[in-house]
Amino acid sequence: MTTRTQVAIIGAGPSGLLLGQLLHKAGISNVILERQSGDYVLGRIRAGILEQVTVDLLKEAGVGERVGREGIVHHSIELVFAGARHPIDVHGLTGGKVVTAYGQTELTRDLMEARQAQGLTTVYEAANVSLHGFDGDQPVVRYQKDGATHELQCDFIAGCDGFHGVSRATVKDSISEFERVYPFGWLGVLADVPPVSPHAIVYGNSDRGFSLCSMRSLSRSRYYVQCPLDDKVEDWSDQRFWDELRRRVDPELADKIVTGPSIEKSIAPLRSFVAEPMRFGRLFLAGDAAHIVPPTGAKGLNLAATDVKYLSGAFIEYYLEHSAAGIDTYSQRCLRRIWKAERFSWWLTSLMHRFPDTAGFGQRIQEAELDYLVNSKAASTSLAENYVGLPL
Ligand code: FAS
Ligand code: PHB
Repeated sequence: MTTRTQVAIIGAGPSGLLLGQLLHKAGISNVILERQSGDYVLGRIRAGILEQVTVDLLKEAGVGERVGREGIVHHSIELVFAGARHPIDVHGLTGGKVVTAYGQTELTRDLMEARQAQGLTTVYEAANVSLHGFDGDQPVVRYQKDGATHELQCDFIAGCDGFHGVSRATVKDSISEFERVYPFGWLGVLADVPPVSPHAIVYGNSDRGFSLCSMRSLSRSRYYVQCPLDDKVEDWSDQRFWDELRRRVDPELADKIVTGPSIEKSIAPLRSFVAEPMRFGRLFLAGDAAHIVPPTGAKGLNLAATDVKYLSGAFIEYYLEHSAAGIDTYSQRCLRRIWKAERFSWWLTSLMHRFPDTAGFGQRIQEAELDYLVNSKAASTSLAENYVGLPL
């Protein structure tokens, strides 16, 4: 069956759903094709910290009510190293900017429910999606659903299908890739216990490795410890995780950690990755389809949101103002912001993690840089303004 829409969106993760919502509000028709089921998408536990730009965009998209009510606003973060904790007053150092703790799962749920309530089309379990004709002016997306082959004619294709999607793979011969893979992963645990530090995310550097204390609400916590890449989740009992987390933070914080059974436990690899450019005729890449950051700087989801802000603005300009200016500058505009977030995420990852060749001397250098960072207003300000998100 052949159908038509103005913008075909590949992927119903945060990028695709947010783009679809912003386009719909501007009266631009769109269809989302998603490989997985809606439940599968909602079952993925990922990001947890939103920049103000992202929260503002959710409100602009008409789905900002719950994050405004349930999101936990953070005015500071904490760095733990050499057995002591140091607050970084992000709010004071950035002239009042903050970040909000709100799980990506909830953000995705809000967008899915809004899309469904508006009767917009998302084709879940769309198989074998393929992209055609985007180097001309009549792109077509083909896919299979319920055993039948379908064709979606459109004006533009937005590749919001993540790192392993079909969009970037389709243009792989036209792309320059820049990558760094880190020699460790993050073991993450979700537990229905109160967060150890409700109003600050705690980043830990220790000679045993990185740790992170975060949350999803005042009754649900998210913790991470750096682990070897060849570790398996089954190597980590809950008790082993809690014991290791306590060893990596200061004694006072360790005593305050409330433990409980994990409701989710997973290991994620860390990489820095950028694909250039992000536009190929009438095909545009956004979010993880174009770039990946190590989660240390809490940038992944927020970078996806700013890509979508630029791309939705470009499409709105094209359809409503008959201008291609936004479309023509989309890639370079995104990449300027992306590379600054890549730098910050790489720098904070390099500062906070134990690398195979950095025992002894490397640990002392990291602790010296952290000591300088927490005692220098200039250095703390640099950390703070990158953490809350650089100006658009
Ligand atoms: P997504 O990958 O979320 O969504 C892409 C969608 O496209 C998926 O639903 C996928 O099923 C679909 N798709 C793929 N191929 C397709 C095809 N061929 N056809 C149709 N659909 C297809 N960021 C942070 O800021 N903080 C974190 O702590 C953090 N932790 C993370 C942990 C993990 C394990 C991962 C993988 C990422 C993490 N991220 C984190 C980054 C993450 O939040 C991403 O930035 C965010 O999901 C980006 O959203 P999308 O660009 O929509 O990509
Ligand atoms: C999270 O809550 O999942 C989280 C918080 C901060 C990060 C990364 C992940 O830097």
